Amino acid sequence: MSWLPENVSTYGGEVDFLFYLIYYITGAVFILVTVAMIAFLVMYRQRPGRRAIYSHGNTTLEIIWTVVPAVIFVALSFMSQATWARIKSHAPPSDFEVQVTGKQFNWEILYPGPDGKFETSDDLMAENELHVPVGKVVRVRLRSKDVIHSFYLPNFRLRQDTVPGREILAWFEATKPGKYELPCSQLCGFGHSGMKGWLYVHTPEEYAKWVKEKWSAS
Ligand SMILES: [Cu+2]
Repeated sequence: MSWLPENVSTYGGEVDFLFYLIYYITGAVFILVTVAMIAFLVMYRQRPGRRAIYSHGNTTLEIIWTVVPAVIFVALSFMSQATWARIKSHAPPSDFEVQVTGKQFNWEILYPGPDGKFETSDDLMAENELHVPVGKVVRVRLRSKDVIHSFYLPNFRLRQDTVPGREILAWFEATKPGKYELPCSQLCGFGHSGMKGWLYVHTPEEYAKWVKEKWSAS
């Protein structure tokens, strides 16, 4: 039953836990309702000589099937709120920041360079290629040049729209080196389906090597 892509982010486990919890609850309710509906269709079908009865309902039953779902919904919303706040509202501090700008139809990725500052001469722009080290908090400043795009890292359980005129901060921390998809997940025009970048998660040594190559070449 695990059909989500591999999780390689520090907070992905929390998102997956909530996803599967809600998935199993709704799945169980779906089966329960469907089985009851089919059973009632058969049990109470029209038969010759059988008269309909007039029922006023059952107060105890009605209280139970109102209170139980209400308690489940309230519990789920508190649990989701805690995870949401941790991921969306409180980006942990980090000295690793990149700027990602969505535009029709690619991702412009801006690295601040060795001085760690944007808009200086050692900045480096790459198209559709985001390189980061493993085990480090990566802060991503999201922008858009034209329409709404969406920065999506399925393996990290991270999705955040990029909105023209705004800068939105997202973050993630990779737990495993590798190459991961970075598609745009907001229909943004005729080239939307081709708007795809890659996230390269390196070991610290590999990352240092990549930085050296990139900045000595430019
Ligand atoms: Cu897009």
